[in-house]
Amino acid sequence: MKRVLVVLMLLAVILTVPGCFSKKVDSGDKVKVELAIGKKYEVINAEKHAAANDPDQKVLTDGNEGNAVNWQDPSWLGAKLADPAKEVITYILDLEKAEDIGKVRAQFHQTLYGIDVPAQLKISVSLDKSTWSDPVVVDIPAKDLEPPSSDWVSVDVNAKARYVKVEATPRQEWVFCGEISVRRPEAK
Ligand SMILES: [Ca+2]
Repeated sequence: MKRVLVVLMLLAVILTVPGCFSKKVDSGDKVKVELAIGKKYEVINAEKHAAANDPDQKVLTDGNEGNAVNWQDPSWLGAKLADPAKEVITYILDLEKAEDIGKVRAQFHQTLYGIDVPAQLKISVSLDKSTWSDPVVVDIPAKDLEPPSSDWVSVDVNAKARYVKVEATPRQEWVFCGEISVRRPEAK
């Protein structure tokens, strides 16, 4: 009986002393690496595709990839140049406050029929949406046309900013973007 009591007392000590046997539980303070999820954006110089027109203005920052094998899936924001003279479709994301930014990544669709990963991306950032950094320019080699696919284009930015501008030069006509991701510098 005495032994049972001792065991019970020991158990009580183990259960009440925090961290005695178990590792510290992740308290949810894991570094948040994705800065753009759920954030608002605007799309400039874009004539949207009827089948992929992002009616709720959420597609680019909902945290989900576009459907790589279905261009008509509403997970895409499909657009072509509204004014061809301006040469780029522009996406501007608002992170709501100045953040340390590492990489900016964007996912695009590639098909055989006029929807292509852009030929070039230019990324610039701003604290006030008025003065912009010199853009980081990335020329993107042409992709295999088949099968339908998608590609992430990743650009190192490494700056502190509130606004992120992505300018996409269409390769032919349509640019279908599924997500724009903005990551903290410590993200891998
Ligand atoms: Ca998305």
